[in-house]
Amino acid sequence: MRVIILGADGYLGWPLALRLAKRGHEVIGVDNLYTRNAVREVGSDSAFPLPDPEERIAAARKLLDVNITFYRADVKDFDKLHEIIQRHKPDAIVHFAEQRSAPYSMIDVNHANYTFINNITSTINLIYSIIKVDPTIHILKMGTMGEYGTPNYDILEAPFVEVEINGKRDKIPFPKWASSWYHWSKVYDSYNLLWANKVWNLTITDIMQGPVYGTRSEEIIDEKLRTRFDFDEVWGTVVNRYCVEAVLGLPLTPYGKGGQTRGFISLEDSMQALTLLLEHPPNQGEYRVVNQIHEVYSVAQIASMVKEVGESLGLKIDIQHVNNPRVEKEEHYYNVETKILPSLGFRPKKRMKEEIRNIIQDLIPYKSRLENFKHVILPKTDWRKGRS
Ligand code: USQ
Repeated sequence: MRVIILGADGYLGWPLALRLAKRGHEVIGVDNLYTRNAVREVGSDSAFPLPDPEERIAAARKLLDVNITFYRADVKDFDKLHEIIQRHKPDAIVHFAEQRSAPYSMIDVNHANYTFINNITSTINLIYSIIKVDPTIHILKMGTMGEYGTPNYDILEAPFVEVEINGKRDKIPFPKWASSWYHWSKVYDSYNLLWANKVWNLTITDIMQGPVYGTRSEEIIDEKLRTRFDFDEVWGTVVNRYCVEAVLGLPLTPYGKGGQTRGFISLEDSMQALTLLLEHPPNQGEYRVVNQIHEVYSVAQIASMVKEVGESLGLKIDIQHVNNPRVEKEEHYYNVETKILPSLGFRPKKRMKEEIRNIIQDLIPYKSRLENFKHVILPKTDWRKGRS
């Protein structure tokens, strides 16, 4: 297959480029390097220093014997995106080129607007480009489990659900209730894609993925091939953050009561899942929604796990619940249907506990680098403050 990855410089984009290239697919990466700059904007950086894209593509060529084409380009620029798609005429396009942090979207009005403009525009540009070049191109779009929120009913893998109102029945898009501007931007993306599927018969996989954790995927065989790893209060996600807190001797920080429950997946298993979805596209003209999670835990359970694993590695670890900066349920029902990936052969290889050990071991050599960022760990971005 020939695959374009939009957002190829990111936490998932880079290892996916390596995975697909290693499997013999032709890979074309596109990224405007926004995340690198936006992480520095909040005073932080990746735990592992990142070579420039061109340097790590050269390292991939040397160490893995793969060729990746790369463009520094902004997907908000329709003409540029269109030119790349027209030039390469891919079989599939992976869309990761979105602002992916919930706290970043909640900083103030500018960050809220940036999130909406970037995320919605990029998807609309992609839709229009595909219509012009070839409407049979498969779009693999990264959505999020957070589009659904934490409802008191099961989260199905279904674009539609049947409802009865005043005795009359009809199908409506599966209900969504997000909990940040970022997560809402993904909801609107999903509805936009559903509509594009109806109007132009586009072939779409919309992935509802839970928080991803980990430092390793099969192709990351050398420091030069590492993917970025964020841990600050804006860009870090919970498991990765706890591991950095553990290495730095800081208390682990479940927000509020800590009963917030999510479906998690390791970096390696996310790569396996994404590859399967690309290699087994939906039928032409189908909109397929996939729940991409493996294990379900509360953030308090994860803190206990990190404490146990970290202490077995000789670290001293405390858990200190902090005031929840977010507006979210801290105790709730959570049950997610996951049928599609197993039906395609998905067999998760990693359990969170063993990956926590790997993450901590990978981070320990970078402890002195991490010490420089201690001040960006505790949550400062408060949902309720809403600065303008
Ligand atoms: N949390 C803590 N302590 C921390 C950090 C987070 O208790 O130190 C809690 C949050 O309050 C939240 C949960 O952990 O209840 C998850 O937060 P997160 O920061 O790990 O992840 P989230 O903001 O939801 O976003 C991340 C990615 C996003 C992706 C999403 C999947 O940044 O791109 O879409 O995970 S999901 O969570 O399923 O929506």
